[in-house]
Amino acid sequence: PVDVVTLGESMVAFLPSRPGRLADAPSFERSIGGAESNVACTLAAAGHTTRWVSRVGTDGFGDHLLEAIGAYGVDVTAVRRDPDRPTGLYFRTAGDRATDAHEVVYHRAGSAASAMSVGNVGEAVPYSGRVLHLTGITAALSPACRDLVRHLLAPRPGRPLVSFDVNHRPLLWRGRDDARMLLELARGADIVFVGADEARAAWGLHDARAVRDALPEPRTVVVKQGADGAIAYDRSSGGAGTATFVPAPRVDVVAHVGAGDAFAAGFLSATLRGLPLRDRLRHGHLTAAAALTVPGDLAAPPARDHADRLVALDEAAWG
Ligand code: KDG
Repeated sequence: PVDVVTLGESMVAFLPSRPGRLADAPSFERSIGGAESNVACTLAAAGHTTRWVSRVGTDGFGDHLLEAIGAYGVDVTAVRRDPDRPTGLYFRTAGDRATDAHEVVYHRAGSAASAMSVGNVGEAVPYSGRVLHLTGITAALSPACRDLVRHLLAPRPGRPLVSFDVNHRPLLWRGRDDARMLLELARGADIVFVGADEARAAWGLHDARAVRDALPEPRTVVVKQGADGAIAYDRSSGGAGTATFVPAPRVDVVAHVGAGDAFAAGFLSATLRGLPLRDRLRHGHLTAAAALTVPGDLAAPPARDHADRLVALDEAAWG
């Protein structure tokens, strides 16, 4: 099997060529976005075998996504083309460096990926890796996508380790019961990533222990606390879970976009290598730091031996 399979919608992304409001942008630079393919690309750049499962249109934007994601070394042969539906697009501003306030406009309603379903995706390909990585974004795309994510999270023989990033996107849920659905899905995963801000906004949970208690089933629950760090609860030896907190290194933020995906990629890479929880969190932080210091979604992760040396520094260096 490949190391990690991810499933989700990717979009061609357009960022204003100069800072400012979308309303004032005279031109845009094209790049690619999509939380799940970001994780696959970062893991591939870190030396893992990865496969991305999705649907795109037969338009040139679909060609571009397949070429760009494939160029990272991600296996895209399981991506299907839909002649009747377009590839998703989105426009976003880089956002404020301190607060991450930014504008997003999606053109993805009725996209090829939103037509993913249990019938046209099934479970054989999603289950073809050691880890399957899913996010709450996919569940927000359509009822068929939501049912697919639910189906893949249900316990059944052959299910690999499933990782789930809550990735709360209120713009996509628009009045539907995001809180209940995201909680149900997260409870079905083995590893859950959630931002403390998302847990507050979606679930009204104000501290990491409350998140841990609301997700009693997953073996590992990671609560990301922004620039402060991240806390992980591990239940491999039973009980409520042992807590491990690792502070985040201080970096000069260029853009927040993609940092959560990079964190998941670093954490999963270290998980596949069997590293202890503290080092899995440190690898998550280092990979996120690389993404935080570039304008787009994707940054080259630190080389493995370099990251291993940074992870091995003592507590004093890690704050
Ligand atoms: O995590 C980054 C993603 O938010 C971005 O690439 C776009 O997938 C995306 C989404 O749905 O917001």
